[in-house]
Amino acid sequence: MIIKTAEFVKSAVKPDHYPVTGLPEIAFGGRSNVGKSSLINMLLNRKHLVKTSATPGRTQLINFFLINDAFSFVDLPGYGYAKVPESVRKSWGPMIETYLATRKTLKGVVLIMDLRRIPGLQEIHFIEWLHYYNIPNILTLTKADKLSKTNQMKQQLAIAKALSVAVDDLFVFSAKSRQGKDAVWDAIEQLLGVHQ
Ligand SMILES: Nc1nc2c(ncn2[C@@H]2O[C@H](COP(=O)(O)OP(=O)(O)OP(=O)(O)O)[C@@H](O)[C@H]2O)c(=O)[nH]1
Ligand SMILES: [Mg+2]
Repeated sequence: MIIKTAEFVKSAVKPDHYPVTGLPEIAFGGRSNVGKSSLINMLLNRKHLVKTSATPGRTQLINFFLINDAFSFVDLPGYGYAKVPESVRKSWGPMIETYLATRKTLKGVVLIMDLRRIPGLQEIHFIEWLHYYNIPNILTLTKADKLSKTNQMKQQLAIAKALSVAVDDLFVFSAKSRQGKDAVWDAIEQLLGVHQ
């Protein structure tokens, strides 16, 4: 994929505020601080398009980006960070579920997990939501650069087992080493129905 343009469009909380583009869309979700924004920046070859931070839980709105004037990427707020205010934590579920349930142009969700951590109920519930709404998923295990190749494989197997999916359904990725970039792009392009 050649990225000609990538621009921030707007932040939104509810459907009234979502941009009306009609273009196919891919959303990126996962636990707070897992590396969602870094993954998006790396896919787009932009260092700072999406804000990343050492402080977890910073992305609390649904952020829309327009790529090549052809499709959209959406950075979803992360879940599971204890320090965000209770009101924010409570609104997270409905905000994400409303987006998944109503966004007609949504072609798939890249669910990002930490390769070093066995996923828990939050990830399992997220995947169940996606199945319920018939939304294809791309299951990505990031921060691979923090593990040796042998341990990457071990964790990939353990996570596949925990999620009851095939090992080949998991994409091992790193925003730092760029490992897995082409494979994740291929999967995204398939869901978008574009080849550029
Ligand atoms: N080593 C390594 N660090 C990473 C990788 N991806 C992200 N990080 C680091 O992890 C931290 C969080 O990254 P973000 O991309 O901001 O994570 P996020 O999921 O968008 O976080 P929130 O928006 O706060 O929920 C930052 O310090 C990143 O530099 C990776 O592949 N490898
Ligand atoms: Mg973020």
